[in-house]
Amino acid sequence: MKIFIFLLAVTVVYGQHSHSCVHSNHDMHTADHVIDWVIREMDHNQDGNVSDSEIIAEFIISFDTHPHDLKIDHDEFVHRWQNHYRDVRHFAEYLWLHMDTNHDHVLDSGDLTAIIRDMDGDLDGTVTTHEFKLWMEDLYKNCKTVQRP
Ligand SMILES: [Ca+2]
Ligand SMILES: [Ca+2]
Ligand SMILES: [Ca+2]
Repeated sequence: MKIFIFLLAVTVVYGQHSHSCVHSNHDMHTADHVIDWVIREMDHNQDGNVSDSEIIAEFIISFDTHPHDLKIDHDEFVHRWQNHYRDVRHFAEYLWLHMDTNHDHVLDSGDLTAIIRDMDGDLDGTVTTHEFKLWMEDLYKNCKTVQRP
């Protein structure tokens, strides 16, 4: 019940301005908690780097429910992000807008190539968990506007 009232308050305060980028979580996890959680699952072999195949495994294969076509649509993404990481729907939708970098309504390897390039801050061709974390924090905390082509 408390959660419901809290969410209602967030909706009332922010809903009218559609601040969908304001982080909120069904289980009251903080942004830092969720980010660390994503990174823990992403760096599967725990070597401190996030490889291309690890990103594909986490952001495509684990979301790819129906149909299995290695393309993630809006509903597949939002459904799993909400159910797994427990962020509320409007925030999962905000993340989706930034994941579908070319705005063709599917998340696939083309989007991930752009995302990986964006994450690799020092341009050395490797994404460290630290670089990944900075990218996530930027999304979770800085209310990024979607870049339209
Ligand atoms: Ca790794
Ligand atoms: Ca896309
Ligand atoms: Ca790098």
